[in-house]
Amino acid sequence: MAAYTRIQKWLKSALIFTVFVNIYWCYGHEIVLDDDIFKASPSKNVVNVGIAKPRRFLLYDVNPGEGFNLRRDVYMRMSNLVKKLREKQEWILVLPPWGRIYHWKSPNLDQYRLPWSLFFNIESLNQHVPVIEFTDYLKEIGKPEIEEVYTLQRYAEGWTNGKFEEKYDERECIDRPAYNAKEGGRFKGWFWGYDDVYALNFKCLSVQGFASILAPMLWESTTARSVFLDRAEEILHDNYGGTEFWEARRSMRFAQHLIDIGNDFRKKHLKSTDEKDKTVMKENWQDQKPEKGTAKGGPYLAVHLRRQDFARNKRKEAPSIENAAQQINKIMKDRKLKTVFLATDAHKSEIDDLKNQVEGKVVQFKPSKTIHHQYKDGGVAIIDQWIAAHARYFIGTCVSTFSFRIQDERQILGFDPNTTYNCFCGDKDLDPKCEQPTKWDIMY
Ligand SMILES: Nc1nc2c(ncn2[C@@H]2O[C@H](COP(=O)(O)OP(=O)(O)O)[C@@H](O)[C@H]2O)c(=O)[nH]1
Ligand SMILES: [Mg+2]
Repeated sequence: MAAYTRIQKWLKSALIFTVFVNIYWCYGHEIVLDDDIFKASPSKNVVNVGIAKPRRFLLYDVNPGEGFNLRRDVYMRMSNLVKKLREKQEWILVLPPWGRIYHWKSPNLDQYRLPWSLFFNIESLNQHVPVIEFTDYLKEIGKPEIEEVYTLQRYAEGWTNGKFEEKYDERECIDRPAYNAKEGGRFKGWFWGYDDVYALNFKCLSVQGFASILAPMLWESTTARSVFLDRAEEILHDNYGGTEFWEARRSMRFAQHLIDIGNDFRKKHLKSTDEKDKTVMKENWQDQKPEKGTAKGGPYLAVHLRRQDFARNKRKEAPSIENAAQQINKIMKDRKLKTVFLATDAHKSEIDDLKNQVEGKVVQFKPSKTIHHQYKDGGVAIIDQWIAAHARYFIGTCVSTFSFRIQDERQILGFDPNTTYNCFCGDKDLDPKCEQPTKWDIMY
C-alpha cells in the first residue's frame, strides 16, 4: 500500500514537472501556446495546455520601380493579410529590407540592406501584427533559405468578359522570371542584396483581388514554413479606408530618432511645439484618437511640391513654378501665414525660382552630413513629412503618395481635414478641372 501511494505521488509530481517544463520550454523557444491557455477554464483545476502552433513566415517585396510611399501602402496590405492568416495559424510578417530605391540617388551613401528600424518604430508595428526584420528571420531559420517564392502577376488575358472576379491560379510567368534555378535546384535572385539567400521553389501566380484572397492558399495549399510574395502590390487592400486599414496605418509610427530631429527643427525654425500646436501624441498609437479639428498646427504653411519625374513627364499634377508660387501666395494671404515650409525633390534652380516668387519666408530642412549619412535619403524624406504634417495648413501634389502619407499623418494628429486635403492645381491647359483629394475619415 505504501509503495502504491509513493508511486502515485511520484506520478503526480512528474506530471506537474512536465507541465512546467513544457510551458518554460515554449516561452524560451518563442513557441506560442494557444491564446486561451491561461483563461479560466469552465471546469476548475484543469490546466489547459494548448498545442504549440509552428511559426510560419510571410515575406514580400514590391516592384523595384516603386517608391518609398507606395511601399508603405503595400506594407499595410501585407500586415492585414498576416492579421487574417493569424486567425488560423501562427504567421509572422518579415519586413523586407529597404534599398535600391530609384529615388534614393544621393552619392556616397550605401542605400540597401537597410532595416525598418532605421525609419519606423518596430514596437508600434508589432502592436498590429508580429513583425521581424529580415536579418532576424535568417537567424531564426538558421540558414539563408526561403522555401517558396511566388511572383504575383496579372492574368495574361485580362478580366474575363470585362468582369471583375477574385481569383488566383498558378500560371506561366508573363515577364522574364526574376528567379532562376541554379545548382542543386536552388533559386537565386535579388533578395535585397543578401547574396547567399536562395529559394527552394519558385512559381508565378496570376492573381486578381483583395489581399485576403490568398489566405486559403497560404493556410492549406502550401505547408512551407516561409512563403515570399514578390510584386505584392498586385493585390489590393481588403477594406480600403476601413478600421483595419487605419489600424495598420496608425501602427506605422516613425522611428523616434527621426521624430526628434523633426521636432527640433520645428522648434528652432518654425516656432512650433506640440504643446502650443495641440499635436501631442499618445504614447501608444492605439490610444491616439483625437477629435477631428483639435490639432492646431504650427504657424506655417507646409507645401509638398513633387517635381522630378512628375515635371519631366509634364503630368497635369505638376504646375509650373510660377503657377505654384501664385497658389502659395494666395493661401498665405487667406490663412494669414508668413512662413512656408517647403518639402520638395526639385532641383536647386527651381527652388531658387520659387523662393523669388513667394511673398514670405521659405524654410527647408537641410540635413547635416552626419544625419544624412546615418538616416539616408529615406530618413530625410520622413523628417520632411513629419514637419509638413505639423503645419497649420498643408498643400501637396495631387496623386503623389508622398503627399498622401502626409495627409494620413495629419488625420492621425487630429487636424481639420479642410487644412489637409489640398493639392496644387496644374496649369490651366492640362488641368482645367483641378480635382482635389478625397477626404478620408479615420475609422477607429
Ligand atoms: N526629402 C524629400 N524627398 C522627396 C520629396 N518628394 C519626393 N521625394 C523623393 O522622391 C520619392 C517619391 O516617390 P514616392 O515615395 O513613390 O512618392 P510619389 O512618387 O510622389 O507617389 C520619395 O520617396 C523621396 O525619396 C520631398 O519633398 N522631400
Ligand atoms: Mg512613386
